[in-house]
Amino acid sequence: MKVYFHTTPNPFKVALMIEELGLAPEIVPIDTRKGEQHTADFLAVNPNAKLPAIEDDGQAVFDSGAILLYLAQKHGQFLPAEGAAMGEMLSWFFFVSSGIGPYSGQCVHFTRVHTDSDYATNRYTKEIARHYKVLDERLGKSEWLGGPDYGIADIALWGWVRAAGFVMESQGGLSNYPNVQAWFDKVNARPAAAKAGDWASKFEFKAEMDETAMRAMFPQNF
Ligand SMILES: N[C@@H](CCC(=O)N[C@@H](CS)C(=O)NCC(=O)O)C(=O)O
Repeated sequence: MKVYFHTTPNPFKVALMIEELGLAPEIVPIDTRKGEQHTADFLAVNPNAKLPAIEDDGQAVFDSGAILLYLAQKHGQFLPAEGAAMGEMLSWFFFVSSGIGPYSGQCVHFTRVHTDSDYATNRYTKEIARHYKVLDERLGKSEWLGGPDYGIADIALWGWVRAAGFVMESQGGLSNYPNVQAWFDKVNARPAAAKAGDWASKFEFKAEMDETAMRAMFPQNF
């Protein structure tokens, strides 16, 4: 298996899943600030030009949510097979995939990249705070995000909570969400989380957000 990786939240979900499953894929770094997500070779794997993506037995799978579901089903782990438990796990998994992730991304965009729209800044800072409040209430009542057992909802969330201090810096990061913080500490205590976190030190990615990076990541502005 090949895993296409960058040290950003969605790829870290896949890093944790891989480490939880004890797999040893080839990790292929794709430097998005250099524009490597737009090469023909990478577009053949992910036509959406974003990370993460995998190739497994010749099958390309892209989008972090799709990859987690694919691996959970393939290995029969981290997703209840049917019934109410599956419904509960999938509800929270998609709450992360279609809520926490996109709203975190837009919050960063409108608090750090384009700060000239008060409307957008207000909308996304408030929406990410609202999403974290929903999470905090859930984690005050449930052992794990997706139910009584650790699963893909937790694995997906970990990728984004790692970045919460940055995403919500002006709002105090996780300090307003004690149940999310306690959950994060519990996931970080898992050996797989430590191993997945180490993926960050395996590669050196470009740090500057220069014009090449802006053109590669926000092409709609040029
Ligand atoms: N829905 C996609 C979103 C992927 C995504 O936005 N990835 C970011 C990193 S977290 C990326 O590749 N950004 C580079 C770019 O947009 O050019 C997923 O969950 O995999």
